[in-house]
Amino acid sequence: MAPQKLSTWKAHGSQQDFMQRDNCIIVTEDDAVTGTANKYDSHRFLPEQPRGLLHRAFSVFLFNSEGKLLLQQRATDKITFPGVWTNTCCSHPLYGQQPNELDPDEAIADASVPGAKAAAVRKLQHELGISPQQLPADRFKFLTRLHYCAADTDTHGPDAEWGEHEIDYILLAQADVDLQPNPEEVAAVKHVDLQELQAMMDPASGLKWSPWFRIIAQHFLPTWWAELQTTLSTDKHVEAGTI
Ligand code: DMA
Ligand code: MN
Repeated sequence: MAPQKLSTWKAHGSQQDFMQRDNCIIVTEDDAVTGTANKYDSHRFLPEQPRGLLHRAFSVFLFNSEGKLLLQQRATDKITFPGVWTNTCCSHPLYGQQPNELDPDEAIADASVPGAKAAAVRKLQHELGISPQQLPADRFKFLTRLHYCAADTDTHGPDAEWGEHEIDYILLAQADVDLQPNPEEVAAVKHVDLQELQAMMDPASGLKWSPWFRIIAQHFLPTWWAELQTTLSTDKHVEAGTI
């Protein structure tokens, strides 16, 4: 069984390199850093580690000046959750990056999280071609952290050996930017208002959604979005201390 899965995995080109090279930050349920593991090891759901390795992640929600949210459909070449619709950009703060992406406790307590923001700038450029000049790190508003776990059963079946188990740093920003989506990462992009999003998420649309986006869209997003200017410019919706 294992060799067959591995050969499937090897078909994914650059995504395979990221699995080996990206060093995720492994944490406890309280988000205390315990070490590092590459993306491959941290996202494997196996009998000996059925929920993978809990690691830090971030999720960006980028709105344009009209207040529309930028969605992306993940490329079919992604190893985890290919082809699903989701928020603007997701990935992981990594060890060994310049600038540093490892946020110390104080930077979480004061909600500044420069590490998570630097990771967001890096991946917005990589996935969507957004230049750091158009969207620098200080334009992001950190709101809260979300702990969730989901096996990728949609893609890999009931015995999925891949999944996500993360403490996800939620970052919002508003900017009009030029997009140049990277086809190895992104299949499609779309700006939507809340009504358009609800229509797209209706099961009748036949579209598939990432599990983390479904959680956020159901429980948090409408509140943040309804008063976007307040959310971005005040601490009303900031919950830096809770996960
Ligand atoms: C992982 O995203 C992060 C979350 C919040 C699911 P990803 O699989 O898109 O990461 P990457 O682009 O680094 O593969
Ligand atoms: Mn992850």
